[in-house]
Amino acid sequence: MEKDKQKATVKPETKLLSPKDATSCEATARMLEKARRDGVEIAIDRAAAMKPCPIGAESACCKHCAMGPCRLNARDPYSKVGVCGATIDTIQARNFARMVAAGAAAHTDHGMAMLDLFREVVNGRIPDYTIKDPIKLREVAESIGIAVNDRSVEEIARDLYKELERTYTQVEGEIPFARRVPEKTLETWRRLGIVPRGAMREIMELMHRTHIGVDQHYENITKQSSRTALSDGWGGSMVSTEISDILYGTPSPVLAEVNMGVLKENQVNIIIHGHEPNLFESMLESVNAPTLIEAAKQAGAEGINLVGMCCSGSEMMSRHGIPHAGNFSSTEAVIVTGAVDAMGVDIQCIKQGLAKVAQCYGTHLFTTNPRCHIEGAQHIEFDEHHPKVCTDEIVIRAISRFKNRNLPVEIPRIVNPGVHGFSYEYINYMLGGTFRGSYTPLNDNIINGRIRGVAGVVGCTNPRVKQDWVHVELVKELIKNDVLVLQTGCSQIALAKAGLCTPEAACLAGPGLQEVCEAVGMPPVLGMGSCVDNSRILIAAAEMVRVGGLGDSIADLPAAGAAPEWMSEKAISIGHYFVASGIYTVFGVTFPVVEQTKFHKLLFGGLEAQGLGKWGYTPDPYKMAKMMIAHIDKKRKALGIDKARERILLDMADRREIAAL
Ligand code: NFS
Repeated sequence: MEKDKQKATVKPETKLLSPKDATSCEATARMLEKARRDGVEIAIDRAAAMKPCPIGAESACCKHCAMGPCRLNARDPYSKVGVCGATIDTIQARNFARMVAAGAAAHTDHGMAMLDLFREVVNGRIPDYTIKDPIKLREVAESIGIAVNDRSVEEIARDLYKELERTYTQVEGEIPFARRVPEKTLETWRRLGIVPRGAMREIMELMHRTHIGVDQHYENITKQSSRTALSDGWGGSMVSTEISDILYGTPSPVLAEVNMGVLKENQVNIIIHGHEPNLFESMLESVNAPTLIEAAKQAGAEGINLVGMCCSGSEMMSRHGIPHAGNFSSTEAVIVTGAVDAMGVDIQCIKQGLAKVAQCYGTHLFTTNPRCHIEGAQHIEFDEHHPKVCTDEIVIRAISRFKNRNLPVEIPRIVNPGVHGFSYEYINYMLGGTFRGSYTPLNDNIINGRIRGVAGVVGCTNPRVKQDWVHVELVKELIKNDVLVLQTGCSQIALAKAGLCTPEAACLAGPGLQEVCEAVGMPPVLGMGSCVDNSRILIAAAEMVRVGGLGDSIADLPAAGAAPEWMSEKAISIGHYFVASGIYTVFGVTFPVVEQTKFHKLLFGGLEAQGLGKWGYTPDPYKMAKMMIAHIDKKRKALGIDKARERILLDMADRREIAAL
């Protein structure tokens, strides 16, 4: 262990941030201090030791061929071109496109894995899973034109599988969920030639076009970036969400605890961290197996405690109320507690650094997916046909680690309860009731000005900025200004830790939003699940257009999006599918573009002029809130509902109307 510790040791010359400046998560701050005491390095300290490359940060370099890498001058971007003659705009558009391609590939591959599982279940080859939500199955099938009347679940499921496979493999035509897109938005996409055919084709073409010597017009490259990103949002991600709901149940509000205090000193603690729900669902069964519970007791534990992290954690929290230990910037810190007996990971957002930290604390780190191995971690492959082989083994190894715990355990006793699991369907029901489920009351409250607009605040945390702080400050500003906030992923966990996912947090909202939240009994911040569940936000936006009164296309809605602490290529793909769907989307931290170039102007304005949305950027949460609110107000004005907001006076009739929602 000494040797491993040395490998993970903080370099003495590194200028370290004070824990309070590195994170606003108290538990992570305490574990950062402990890690330093223990001589263990985590991402927050690695970030301090690693200065980002300034040329790369602005996307002013190209390494697509061996004539380079070519570095252009970000201060004088048109003074130079690459060896092949590529301009700053081509270089930036290609770099951006490859981020979109990688991010879209991640989500669509995840969605395809869900679809593979669905096929095996439908064909009766996997007895461990069933269709838990036949109502959702019928709704999804109906939404894309599959006949459902008088047909069995199996028949509908078989047809749905075949139809959804086109999301990936289709070579011409439009992806199935294009049918859910509001007509005017779809018309714009058709006019621009960006309706996705199939995700495989779009990603392949984007990779081809960004090769040296192919597409060398930044506008044309960006067109294919939009098409590819849309094949993620309305394709791979949406398939993933819908199949997960069909197989495991559509979320509805559930009380769940978040933060490191969900670990239990006297229990065997197992964390599942990653993105696909399959491993987690099977682990849930394993930890409830009487024989394994008995084995844990024999080892001196009071029980087995299953906890989530990152996106599959958010998904399981939303669906089943499983406790959640923290977001991306806390995944190493949680191991520093010494209380984690095993961590099982599958795919995406899994830091390689976990392996060393786990070694230092004797935590078993298991990779389980054929796509993701980590040097230094143990690999037990998860096969959906025999899921327990993997999950039972992880539990057994966790029990043995519990029995042999030989380091002190220090768990920050911080737990934040909140309500999560606001699926698109539940919002429908919550606002409209069982018999008249509808988004009409939401639209009405936007039109009458009680709710100023809707914001999707989503995405990662990034050790380049103070963890959670940008998310929390931004969301506080938004709700104070009567903007209803929809959330997913690591952002949702940041807000849950700040206590904003409770109905009581309505007191922090402006008077209009507060009134609506209190009448309905909902928090001002609605957690919808994992990052692929951003597709729920798209469906909600499409429904707001369909219900009427807020314009004809998604671009007309008084809505905005943000990923204030983003770090991954997936976030860029998500941001770009929101933009291409018509939504103003603001990113924090940094943005891979040289300002005032033609490419920058296209992303930050030109796309909007074409009828899509646009990008925005600022690392400052208060400025970000102002930018989003100004956009929402601009849309309200264009819809002619800005006056309604100015005279928002509630009389008794109004109050009764809200109470009846
Ligand atoms: Ni999404 Fe970022 Fe990762 Fe989830 Fe968290 S870091 S892009 S929020 S866990 S995918």
